[in-house]
Amino acid sequence: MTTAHDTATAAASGASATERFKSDKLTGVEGTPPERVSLLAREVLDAVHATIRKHKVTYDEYNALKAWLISVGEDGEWPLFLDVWVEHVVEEVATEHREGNKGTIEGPYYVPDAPEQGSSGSVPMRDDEPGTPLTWTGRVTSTSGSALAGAKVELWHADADGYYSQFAPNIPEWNLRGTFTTAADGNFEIRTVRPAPYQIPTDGACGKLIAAAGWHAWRPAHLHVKVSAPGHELLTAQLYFPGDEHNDDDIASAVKPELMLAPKPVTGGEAIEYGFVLDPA
Ligand code: MBD
Ligand code: FE
Repeated sequence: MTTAHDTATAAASGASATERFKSDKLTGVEGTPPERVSLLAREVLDAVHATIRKHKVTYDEYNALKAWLISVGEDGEWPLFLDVWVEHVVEEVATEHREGNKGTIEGPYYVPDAPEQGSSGSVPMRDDEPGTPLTWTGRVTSTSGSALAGAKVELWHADADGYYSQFAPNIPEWNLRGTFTTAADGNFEIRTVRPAPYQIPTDGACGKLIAAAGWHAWRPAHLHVKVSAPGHELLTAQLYFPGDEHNDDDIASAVKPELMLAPKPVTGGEAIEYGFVLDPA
C-alpha cells in the first residue's frame, strides 16, 4: 500500500526544522558574557569527561559518537534532538516561577503566523481530513481571574497519521494550524480533529540512536498551543489525551498531569473544555 506519506524522510523534515529555527529563533545568542559561556561549556565538558572515565569509553565508542554527531547535522536533526532530549529541562527552569498555567516544550514544528480564525472557527483542514472531529471551548484569563479579551491562541498539531504540515510532504500549507483570538469574555471555540500519536523519524540520526539504545520513538498524541496576551508571559503548552499508551513514557518527557484533557463524546465527535491562565509579565 502506498500512502501520501511514503516519501516523508527524516532528512527532509529535519532540513525544514533547521531552516525554521534559523529564520525565527537564531536571535538572542549574541551578548552572552564570556564568563557565562565558559562556565556552562566547562561544566558540560566536565560531565562528558566524567562519563568517559566512569565507563572507560573506548576509541571505537568515541569514533561512533563522532560519526553520529556528524550525521545529526547532515540530517538536519539538531532541532529534533535538542527538543526531544534537552528542551524539557530548559522549559522547567524558565517557567518555575509561574503561578498560572503549566506549560511544556515547543518542539521543532511550530510555524508563526498561522491563518487567523477569529474567536470561533475551524483550523484549516482538508475536505476529507481523517480523524475524530474535536470541538474545543475555553477561556483565557489572567492569574488575577480577569478574562483576557483579544488574547491569541495559536494551535498546531499532527494529523491522524501523525504528520505535521510544512514538515511532511503532500499536506497543504497550514493544514491543522490556526491562530484564534479570544472574544470580549475571553472565550474561544476551536474545531479540529484528534491528532495521532507521533513517532519521531526513524530513518535519521535520532532514529539510529533510538534503535541502537533499544528505546522507542513515540510521543503521545498532543495538541500544541502558544497563548499570548499583552502584558502577560507567553505560554507554550501541549495538551494530551487520557489513555494514550505513551502518556507515561513520552520520548520527549513533556507530559504533565495539568495538561491532560477530558474529552467527552458528542454527536459527530468529541468535545473538550480547556482554558488557560496567564501570568502577568
Ligand atoms: C514533536 O511533534 C514534538 O512535539 C516534539 C517535542 C518533538 C518531536 C516531534
Ligand atoms: Fe508535536
